[in-house]
Amino acid sequence: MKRFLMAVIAALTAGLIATPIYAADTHESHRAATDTQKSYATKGEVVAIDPNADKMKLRHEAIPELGWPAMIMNFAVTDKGLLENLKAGDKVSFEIAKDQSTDQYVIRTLRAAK
Ligand SMILES: [Cu+2]
Repeated sequence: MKRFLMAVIAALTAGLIATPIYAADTHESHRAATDTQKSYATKGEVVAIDPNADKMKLRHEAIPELGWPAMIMNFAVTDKGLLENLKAGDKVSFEIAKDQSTDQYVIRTLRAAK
């Protein structure tokens, strides 16, 4: 019986050691999927900025590919630096993509629009 338990423990230990390798592999494929995630370009106007929360409120044009009408909504940004030098009333063009972990659309790129 003791030999049997030792064998089970050995098998479990081997499993635990193998797990991180498998997890890393899964994470890589997840990343690849994220990087090829479709993004949608649109234009809008800054309504408000919350730099502490990495969020901004935007009035955006309709995005037919997503079936979204023009509206005002909040977006998180992938990079806090995107919010620098922006203020309410600024016209911007930006790209959004779905964040796999939250299932929310987030801003990936953003620049001032003329
Ligand atoms: Cu919207």
